Amino acid sequence: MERYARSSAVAVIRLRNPPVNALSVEVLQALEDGLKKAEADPSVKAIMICGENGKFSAGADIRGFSTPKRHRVALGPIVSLIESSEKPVVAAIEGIALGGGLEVALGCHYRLAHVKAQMGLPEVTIGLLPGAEGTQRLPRLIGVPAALDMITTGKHIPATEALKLGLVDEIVEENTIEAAIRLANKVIGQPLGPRRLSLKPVPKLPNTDAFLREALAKVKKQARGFLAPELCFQAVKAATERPFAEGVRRERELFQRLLSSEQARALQYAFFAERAVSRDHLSLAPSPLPGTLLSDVYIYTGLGTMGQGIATSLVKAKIPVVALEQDLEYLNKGRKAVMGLLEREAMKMEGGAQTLDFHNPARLQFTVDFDLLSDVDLVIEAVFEDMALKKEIFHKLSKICKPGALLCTNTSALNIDEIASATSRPQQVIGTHFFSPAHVMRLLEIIYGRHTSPTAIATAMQLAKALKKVGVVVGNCFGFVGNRMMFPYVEQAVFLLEEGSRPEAVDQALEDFGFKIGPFRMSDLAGLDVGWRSRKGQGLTGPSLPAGTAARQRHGQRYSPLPDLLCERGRFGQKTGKGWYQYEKAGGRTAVPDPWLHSFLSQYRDSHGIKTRYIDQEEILERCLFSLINEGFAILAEGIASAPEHLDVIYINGYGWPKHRGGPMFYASTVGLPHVLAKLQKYSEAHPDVPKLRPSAFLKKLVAAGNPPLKEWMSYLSRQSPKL
Ligand code: 3H9
Repeated sequence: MERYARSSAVAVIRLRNPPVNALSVEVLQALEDGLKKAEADPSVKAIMICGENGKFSAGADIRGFSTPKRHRVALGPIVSLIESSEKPVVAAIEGIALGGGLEVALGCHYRLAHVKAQMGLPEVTIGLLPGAEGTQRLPRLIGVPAALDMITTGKHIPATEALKLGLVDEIVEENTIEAAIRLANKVIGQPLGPRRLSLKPVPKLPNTDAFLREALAKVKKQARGFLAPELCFQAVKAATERPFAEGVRRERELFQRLLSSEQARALQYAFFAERAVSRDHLSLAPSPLPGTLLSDVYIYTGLGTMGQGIATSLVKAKIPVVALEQDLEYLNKGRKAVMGLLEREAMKMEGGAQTLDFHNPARLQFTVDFDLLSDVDLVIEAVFEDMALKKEIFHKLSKICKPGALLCTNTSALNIDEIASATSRPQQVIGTHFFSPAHVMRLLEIIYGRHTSPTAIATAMQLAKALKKVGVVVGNCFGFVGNRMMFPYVEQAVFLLEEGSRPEAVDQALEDFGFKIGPFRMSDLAGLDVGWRSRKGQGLTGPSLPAGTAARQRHGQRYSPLPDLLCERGRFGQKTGKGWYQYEKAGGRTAVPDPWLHSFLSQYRDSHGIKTRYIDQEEILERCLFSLINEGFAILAEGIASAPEHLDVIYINGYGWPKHRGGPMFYASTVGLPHVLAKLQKYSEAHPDVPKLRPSAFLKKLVAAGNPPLKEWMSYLSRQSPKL
């Protein structure tokens, strides 16, 4: 506790724990001591709580949740202590007030925020609920619908919205601390009863029961097996049914249940993994880079679907863009699409089109003139996946671009070294695998080649940061990390159809597990023709396949021609109105099980002498997930990724893996490596011609070593890539 000024009647309590003033045991202890001291000091007439360095607080210290309970200080009673103070307490909210930080503010009698501050109760995103009486105070302050929305989604809201909701009393544009002191002085002596939220009733709704029923249905639908949103709902519901103290008891019960859950552990693991992975390599960026990154001109080539998203993403990050296409027709089409995307993005932002400034040619220009590349610092090439074309472009880039320019290729599988070989500067060539839609998806896989320099890797990571994406550095191999792990997963899904399952059964099992979308719905969305083209290119199907090749064998391994057969019938998925499912029309989005496909599958099985069998959900999950995880172990052993956390961050951010399961490698650690190994052995024996089911040597080694915890896995490998 300190005094605002020597003679001031306002005591200041400053939360101090850089970088985000998390409420550690020490901070909580100091807060309690400060409150008691201010309360006991007769010369103190009001109290102001603020945070150090322009940030109120990011809430409870997440790392502290893994320490035993006896070493924790309970936040709820401290919030109650604030509220019961006989002297007015004002919260001065700058920067962020999140989770327990906002709960502290809710205990205060007045809340004043800077206009740029953000507030929220994001506990749900780390598998918890606001456990310091926030689920009971917030509905009393802003009403049940708004409180439920904030608590079950965890979204951050800007101060302007907080003011409209009544979450804060005032917002200011100038010095928040001084404004809060003025407010504290003004309210000295005023009655505090009406300002104590625990004493207020929860505002009534015209039909609370119906509202809650609908809200619960919505929460459940979105949660897909994720527990925290439903328990958040239960805690808020308790506020509508019980007196404050009983509601708090219910909140505590539910909080404890979540705190000890595997899901909360998974989400907190994912929280720290993402931050650790995103920090990798950044320190190697040349020091002037962070400053220059946003002011230099970037250019990329190709305005197809990926290019459009990438351009939009760059403009959103306020990076000047020159967009290049091969001819005017494509350029005009691309321009129209990019402008449309930007208009939509601008509508979602405060300040609209002006904020993005994309009509300004200094920020975004379109051209067909390749020579404009001579002066740029970074190129992102985004033409389609054709090695010959990419090499031709990189050869040209190498001649035209200035010596220091970084040359990035957006590819999902192609060999970076081969692309780099077309240039005279392979050290500056790097893969940047964006995910579609590129202006929405957070993942950026960054692939270094044999010659890529550490500076080039660091620069690409810096780019990811500027684009607000999660950059993950990986090595060069077919499909890199994400797609390489996806291949066996999709392969198993198709094999399951051959053996007796249906697309809707496989999708359902994986969606129930928590995936946003199952493999067949995903394939229909992405277009079956994409994989078909790639398989033709690899000689697995199409005219280059040698006559007499067995239908279901390639290079001595099991192969399923099912996706090729669908493509030969023009079933490319949503775009043709038919794929693994049928749709109302070409371009339709509602997948309906297709009787034609079912009878096609029966005929296919008959013609290949396959006996149809019932396949249960367990087998679907195990074969799809464990083959994907098995590939993950192979990737780690080969040094393509530096740690299991990298694989998990890729899967959560790029492949719709349910975050509450912590990523595939974390999931493997929770079900236990011996279990994963035993199942892979079983399926591998049943399908000896499927190499991807054969347990990886690294997995076997870890099991033999006694199933060590995930963070120790890498110590069992002798070799690590020098670049990772
Ligand atoms: C809670 O409050 C429960 C209560 O209801 C009840 C209790 C009984 N704890 O993300 P950044 C670290 S639950 C510990 O890179 P940004 C973070 O790991 C909590 N550490 O920066 C990183 O450290 P490092 C509810 C935390 O500017 C550094 O701070 N609150 C915490 O992009 C910088 O973070 C939340 O869920 C924390 N609470 O974003 C908020 N927060 O570099 C979680 C951050 O060593 N936090 N760190 O890895 C966030 O959403 C973002 O970190 C924030 C800043 C928006 C604050």
